Amino acid sequence: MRTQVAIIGAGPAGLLLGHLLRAEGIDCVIVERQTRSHVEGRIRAGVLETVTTDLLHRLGIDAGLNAEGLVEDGFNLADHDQLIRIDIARLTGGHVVVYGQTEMTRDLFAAAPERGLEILFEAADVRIHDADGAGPFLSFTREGAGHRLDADFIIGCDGFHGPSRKAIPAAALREYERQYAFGWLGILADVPPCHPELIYANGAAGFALASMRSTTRSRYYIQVPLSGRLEDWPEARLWDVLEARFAPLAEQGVVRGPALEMSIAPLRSYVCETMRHGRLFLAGDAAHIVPPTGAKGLNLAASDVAYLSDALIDHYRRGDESGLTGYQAKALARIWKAERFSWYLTKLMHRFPEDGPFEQRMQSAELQYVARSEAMQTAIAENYIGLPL
Ligand code: FAS
Ligand code: PHB
Repeated sequence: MRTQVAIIGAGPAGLLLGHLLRAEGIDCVIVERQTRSHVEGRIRAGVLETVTTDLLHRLGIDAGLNAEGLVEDGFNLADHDQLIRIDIARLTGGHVVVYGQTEMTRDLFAAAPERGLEILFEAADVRIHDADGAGPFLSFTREGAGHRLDADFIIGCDGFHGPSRKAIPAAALREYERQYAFGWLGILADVPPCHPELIYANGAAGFALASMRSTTRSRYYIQVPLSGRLEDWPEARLWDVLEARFAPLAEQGVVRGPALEMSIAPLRSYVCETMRHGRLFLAGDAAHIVPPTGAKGLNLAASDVAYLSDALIDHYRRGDESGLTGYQAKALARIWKAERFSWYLTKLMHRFPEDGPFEQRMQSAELQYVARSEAMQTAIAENYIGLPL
């Protein structure tokens, strides 16, 4: 097989990139390890920046977003029992949209056939060959047979644990990482949200987040120790904690219901600055990870592929290599600002095991400053809606 652009991974990065290239008539094939239903079944991001929604509108794959997306003009921080509203619309003129990664992925898959975006599911043992040579190709097994896919370029959209970063020689990798000594225990349930906007709460027991997917489906998280196990958390215990945390803050009470999904995700800040190696490029979680506190993960994947698709289109349309040459520096400029904001909000809103009473007073003092400072609220708001491309 041969294509112009071979993409590894059918997550948000790979799917958005594939559609953006196909919209310009550029041949590409996505090679995905899992089944479509497995990918669609993942419960992940919930908040889309304009950068991401603009791509869906540009592609015309926005019917679900337009029908079900919840436009949010503000969100809330909480210092214990004090709600601090960040009025995004008034401070920035912008907004975010609550629309789940699950739903977005579903929409991108559904649009693939009529747009000639080929996705090879259940591709095992994907390997990258000759990435820094003239003839890069992928090898993989699928339906019991070995396959080779030759391409002009290989794009690693294979997430944090995929093979693309590992195809870059260790000596060429420039990596930065911060791991956190806690994770997020999340629950998804078909119950009405406790508040019309998101609430990020810092309290004596640490962080909690009240989010949603629609007016009838809620998504909650609480901070748990990294040693935390799902079996330590019967649903009733989690609902008790959520009720205690949000009762003083939310407009409505926390409505309980059976979990559609419960999971614990570790938190990490990570950047691989080597986003190009010859004809191999990295995009999305393959190149960077942020703690979900700032709702940046999926949105950074979108900005990476916005830059990369423009660069590939310039290459094929005009023989202009400047976009490809400049991709890494351009993407990193936005990545690092999002990493900073996500780290800042994580530091501000979580209980760190090494922190004592002084550090907790510092968090409260910062939140009280945010509560009274339009300048601080504006800075938080403009980062939350996503910095411009
Ligand atoms: P993804 O990981 O989504 O996709 C990579 C794809 O590559 C997957 O489909 C995978 O199956 C495939 N792949 C991997 N190895 C392969 C191989 N060897 N061969 C072929 N295919 C391979 N972000 C937010 O903004 N808000 C959140 O609330 C949030 N919550 C999260 C919760 C969890 C548990 C996790 C893990 C992440 C969360 N994120 C969140 C971040 C997440 O949404 C990512 O930023 C987003 O999925 C990035 O998209 P991709 O870069 O496409 O990577
Ligand atoms: C979610 O709804 O899953 C969500 C929202 C905002 C975040 C993280 C997760 O910062």
